[in-house]
Amino acid sequence: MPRALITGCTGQDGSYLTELLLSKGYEVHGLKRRASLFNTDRVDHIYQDLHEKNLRFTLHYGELTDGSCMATLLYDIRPDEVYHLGAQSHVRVSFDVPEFTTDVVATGTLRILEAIRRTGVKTRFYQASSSEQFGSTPPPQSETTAFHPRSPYACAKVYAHNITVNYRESYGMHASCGVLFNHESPRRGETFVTRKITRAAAHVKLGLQKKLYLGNLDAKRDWGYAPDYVRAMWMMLQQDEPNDYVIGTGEAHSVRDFVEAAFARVNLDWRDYVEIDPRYFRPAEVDYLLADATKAKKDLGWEPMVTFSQLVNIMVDADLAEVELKMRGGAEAVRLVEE
Ligand code: NAP
Ligand code: F7E
Repeated sequence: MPRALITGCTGQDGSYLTELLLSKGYEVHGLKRRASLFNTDRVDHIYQDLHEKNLRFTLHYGELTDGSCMATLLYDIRPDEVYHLGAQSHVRVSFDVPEFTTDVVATGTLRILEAIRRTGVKTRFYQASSSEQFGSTPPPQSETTAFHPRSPYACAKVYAHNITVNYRESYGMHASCGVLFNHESPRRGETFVTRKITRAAAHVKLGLQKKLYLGNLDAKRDWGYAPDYVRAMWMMLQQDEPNDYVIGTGEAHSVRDFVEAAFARVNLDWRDYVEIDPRYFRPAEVDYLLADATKAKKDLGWEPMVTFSQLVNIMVDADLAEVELKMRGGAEAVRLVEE
């Protein structure tokens, strides 16, 4: 039974990757942070199935800012594969907390690589690199495109990417970087633009919200579906030789296109509800990201399965269902109190 360690296990990608690896018979170990409230919502359902389906899944407390903790976990778990997904992953927030972002994203990656080197644990390593690293370099972007990062987050990811390549070249590690373009899902954090829009469309439709405030509607992104992208991560670590791959759909849309499609899904005209709030503009913007994933298609046989309009519909429908469930729960609670 192969054994995997996932940092960022409680995040969007970590939760889908955990499900994928468990379905392939892996023993999965995940890192979770100590928080004052529960932060394991995205993986809690897996615990429900643990005994019934005989799954092997363990969460360990850990911090990417704590190097000794990473070394101890690696030594104790001795994983065959490490998927390093943990990060302060919000680009806008990285302008507010640049030092913390750099510590977690850049030095955090170095800490794990050093922990692998020093413990001598033989493992394959996946680095969650990002299309943000391309920043202002014109599209389409591929593995040979120059990086021009435009935020503290992107600068930290460039370091994490380069140090991963350096450890591969210096110490012969099986370490691969997946340069993933934006990927979304109903599990996407609520402050990323796609989820902010689909939640708002659901709330507006059900009469719970009047306006949606957004920033730059002209930015273009290559948006894909997260479960397709975690499949690519796994495929990379199954290759005999480590390598770096760009992962994306090859189709870009503006934020305006996304908001239009999301409101159309609930039969509303977005122009009646969206207002621009300058607070959501960034000190430096990334205007246009579009993946050229030819190498991944050729070497890994990877293809995305979900189209842009399917993605929008999946997310809007999930948010509608979630809000309706909460409303029903609220009404039921009121009924019980009144009875
Ligand atoms: P996410 O939902 O924001 O998840 C980030 C994960 O990292 C969460 O589990 C979070 O824990 C954990 N984390 C944050 N700070 C940590 C720390 N100091 N110590 C330990 N864990 C920490 O991100 P995602 O969308 O799944 O993305 C996964 C990875 O891919 C990230 O590295 C991201 O930068 C990168 N990436 C994402 C995209 C995308 O479009 N989604 C594209 C390219 C690259 P909590 O749950 O406790 O917050
Ligand atoms: O912004 C614009 C914003 O925050 C997308 C992360 O997963 O993908 C993500 O980074 C675009 C930007 O994602 C709002 O200015 C307009 O141009 O959803 P986002 P991101 O910055 O592309 C990359 C690949 C990662 O690696 C990151 O970890 O949308 N935008 N109005 C807005 N963005 C937000 N968040 N909120 C707005 O109101």
